[in-house]
Amino acid sequence: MSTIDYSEKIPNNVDLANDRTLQRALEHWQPRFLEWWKELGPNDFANSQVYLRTAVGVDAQGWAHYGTVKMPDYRWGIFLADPIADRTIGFGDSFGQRVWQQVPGEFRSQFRRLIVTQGDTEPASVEQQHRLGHTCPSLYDLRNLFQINVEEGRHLWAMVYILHAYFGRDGREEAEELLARHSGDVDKPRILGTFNEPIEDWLSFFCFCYFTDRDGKFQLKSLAESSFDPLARTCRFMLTEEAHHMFVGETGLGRIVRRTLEVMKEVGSDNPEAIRRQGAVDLPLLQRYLNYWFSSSLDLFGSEVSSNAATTFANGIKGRPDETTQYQDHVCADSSFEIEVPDGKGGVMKDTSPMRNAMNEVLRDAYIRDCEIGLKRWNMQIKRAGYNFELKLPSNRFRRAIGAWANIPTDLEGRLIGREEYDRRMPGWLPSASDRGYVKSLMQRVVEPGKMAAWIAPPERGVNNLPLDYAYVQLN
Ligand code: BYC
Repeated sequence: MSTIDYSEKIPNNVDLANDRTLQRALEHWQPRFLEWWKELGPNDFANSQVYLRTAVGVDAQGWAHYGTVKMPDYRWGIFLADPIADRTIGFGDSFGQRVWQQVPGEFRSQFRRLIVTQGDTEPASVEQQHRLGHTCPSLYDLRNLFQINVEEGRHLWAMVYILHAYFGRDGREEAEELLARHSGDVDKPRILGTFNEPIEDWLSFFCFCYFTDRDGKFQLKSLAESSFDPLARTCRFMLTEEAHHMFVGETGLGRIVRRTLEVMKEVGSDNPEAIRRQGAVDLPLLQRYLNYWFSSSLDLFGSEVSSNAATTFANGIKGRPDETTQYQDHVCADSSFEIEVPDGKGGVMKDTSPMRNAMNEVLRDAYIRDCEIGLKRWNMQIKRAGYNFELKLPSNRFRRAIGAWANIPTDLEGRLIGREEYDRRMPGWLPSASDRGYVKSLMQRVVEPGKMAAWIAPPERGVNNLPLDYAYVQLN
C-alpha cells in the first residue's frame, strides 16, 4: 500500500517530491484552484467547521480520515489506486498487450479530449451547487453537500494531475481552462449540457446526485478500463468517493418519498394540493423532476452511433464498465448492435450499427438499468403504504438534445407526437414555473442539530456511526 505524506503542500501518492518540475507546476496551479474555490465554491461557509472525510490512502480498509475542518483548509490530494501487477490491455485492437505508462503520441489528442471533458464536470458541479448551503434541510444534509463539493474538487485535482504529468504545455493550458469555463456562462460554458443546468433547490440536487453522478460512475468505470494505466488508476480511486455521491441522491429521494407518504397518511389523501398544504413534495411533482434530470443525464452518454466512441474503443482509450467480467468479446471487430432511430417520416426504424460505434448506447442501456434500481425501491415504499402511484423513468427518446432523438418530439413513453402536442403537454411532464416556485418556497434552512425540514424524512443513520443530532456543521 502507498503512504501519503500530509506535511507536503500537495498530499499525494505519486512521488511528487521526486519530480520537481511537475511539483512546481502543480504548486503554481494550486493558488488558482483556491481562488476559484473561494469565488465559486461554497465559500459563504468558509468559516464553518465541517465534519468531513479526507482521503488519506488508497487501501480499501482505511482510505479516509474523518474529522472537523474548515473547507478552505481541506487537503485536496492526488491519489492513484495501487497498480495491478502485469496488467494488460483489456479491449480493442491492442487487446492482451501490456498497458501503457505514457500516452502514445498518436492517441494524445483523443486522450486529452476525454480527460478534459471528465475534468470539466468536476468544478462545474461545485459551481452549480454554489448557493445550496443557504437552504439546507438539515445539518446532516449540509455536511453531505460539502463532502460532495470537496470531493469534486479532489476529482478536479485528479484530472489536473494527469494533464500536467502527461500532456506537457498543452496539459497545463487545459488545466487553466478548467478554471476559466463556468457553469451556465454565456461565453464560456462548461462542456456538457447537464453541467450548465442550474441546481437551485435540494430536490434538483438529490436528482442530480442520483442521475448525473451515476453517469459519473459509468464514465469513470469506462476510463478505469483504459490502457493508459495512470488514468485507469486515477479513475479507480475516484470511484471510491463517487459511491457516496450516489448514496446521497438515492437516500435523499427515498427520504422525500417517505415523508410524502407520511403526509398522505396524515391527511388521508394523495391530492397534490392537500400534500402541498402540509409542505411536502407531492409524487407527481417528484416525477416531473425525475423526468427532467433523467432526460438531461441521458445526453451525457453522447450519440447512439459515434465514430468517437468507435475510435476510443478500438484504440484502447475508453472501454466498457467492468469490461473483463461483463463481456465475452473484448475486441468487438465484427459484432453489431441494433438500435431504434427515427425514420425521418414520422416513424421509427431499426438500424444496425457496428458494435464499436454503438458503445455510447451500450453504456446508456446499462446506466438506465442501474437507474431503475432506486425507482423499484421507492415504488415498493409507495405500494407498501397502500397507494398505487408508480414513479417511472421516461423513455430514452424523451426530450433528448444529443443523438438520433435530438429535438424529436415524443411523449414520456417515447411515442412520436406532433410538435404542437409536445409543447402543449410539456408543462405536465417537466417542472413548471409554479412547481419550481413551490419547491423554492420549501427551501427554508434548518440548522438545529437533529432537526429536519418538513418535506424530508430523517436518514436512517448518521455519518460514520455518529448520532443524527451531531453538529455536522458548526456554523460561524
Ligand atoms: N452535452 O460522438 P458524440 C461526472 C459532444 S459525469 C454537450 O455524440 P462521444 C460527474 C461531444 O463532446 C461523467 N455536448 O459523443 C457527475 C462531441 O463534441 P466534440 C463525465 C455533448 O464523443 C456529477 C460531440 O458532441 N465524464 O463525472 O462519443 C458530478 C459529438 O459527440 C454531449 C465523461 O463524460 C452533451 N451531453 O461521447 C461531477 C467522460 N454529449 O468533441 C462529475 C469523458 C456529447 O466533437 N467523455 N457531446 O467537440 C466522454 O467519454 C465523451 O466525451 C462523451 C461523449 C461520452 C461525453
